[in-house]
Amino acid sequence: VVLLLLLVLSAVEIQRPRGVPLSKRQFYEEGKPFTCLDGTRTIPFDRVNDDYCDCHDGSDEPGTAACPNGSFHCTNAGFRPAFIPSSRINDGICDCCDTTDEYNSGATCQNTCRELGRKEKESLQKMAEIAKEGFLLKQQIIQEAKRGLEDKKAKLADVQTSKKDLEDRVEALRIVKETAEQPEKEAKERHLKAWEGKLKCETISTSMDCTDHHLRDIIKARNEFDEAERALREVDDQIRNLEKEISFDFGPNAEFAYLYSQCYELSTSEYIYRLCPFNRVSQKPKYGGSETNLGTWGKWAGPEDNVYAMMKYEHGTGCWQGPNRSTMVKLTCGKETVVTSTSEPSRCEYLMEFISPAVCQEPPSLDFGAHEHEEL
Ligand SMILES: [Ca+2]
Ligand SMILES: [Ca+2]
Repeated sequence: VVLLLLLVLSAVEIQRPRGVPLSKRQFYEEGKPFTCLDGTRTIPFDRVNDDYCDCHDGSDEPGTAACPNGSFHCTNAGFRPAFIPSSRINDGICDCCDTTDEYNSGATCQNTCRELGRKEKESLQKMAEIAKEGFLLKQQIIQEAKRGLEDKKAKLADVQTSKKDLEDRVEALRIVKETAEQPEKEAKERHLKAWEGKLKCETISTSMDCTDHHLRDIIKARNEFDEAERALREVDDQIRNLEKEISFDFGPNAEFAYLYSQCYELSTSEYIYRLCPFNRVSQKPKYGGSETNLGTWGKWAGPEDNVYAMMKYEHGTGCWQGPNRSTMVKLTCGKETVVTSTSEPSRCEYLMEFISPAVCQEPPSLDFGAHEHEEL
């Protein structure tokens, strides 16, 4: 009997005036004077929800529309609790999915909380599945990035070795060239005319000047030297590019490395937007007209605790009487790598939404039933 009594008491305790959330029920004690939540006034309890506004903060009328600044709490069992402005109480429009805001208006509301809850659960589950698959893909991407990095390092070592060989070759050819040029310098006057016609020599072998074998040697030596030097410059470029790529910040596990030297496009009715990660963003009119640079790679620009959630591209084409164009790229988790939208939230500052598995986090759990919060 005592146990039963306790159960009844606790059931009674949960009772609260209409429109009061569970978290505030201790301020509304049945039969005891009520103090407005802002502390300005104390009134008898029967003036709570008497459809007359007594408290400046509206706290005495949580369940009626009497206070202009009041708010009404819907429990919405099966879905999510919500607050609505108290002006929406009994206004004939169903605002709370549990219908509790229309208790005295004659409006016929259907309780849609369970249905909404089910839909929300489904979409959360779908998102969690995407996150899970995305996260698996990310693991592959990380493995590939590791292999790619090792390949690049090996390539760099190779190129550095071949650079040494090339340098030796350039030096050797320089000596050949300079040796060949030496008599030419001495006899410069004599050969001046022939020298000016050197290009012709390569094609017109019958030309008198071109019968000069020595001149041919000089040209050959110079060409070979120039070619070797060009090859050396190319190797230098290759080394610079490899070093740049190897030292790039592609995220904690190099998960963004796969985006390097790729481009992704989004076609709208007017433009084709192009994102080349770590390089640049551009916009090109679909029906003619030149491309506009919306920014070149700047930096990772997400919030401090999630810096890899956002990329910043800056110093794009200048706006007329305005700043240079810039673009923020917001990354969200998904199975594919795709640009989903672009907008211009403020003038010349673009926002691009970009989906990539590289930002997927390990999903905590697919079991939503256990976490479902239902207030009864
Ligand atoms: Ca009142
Ligand atoms: Ca309503």
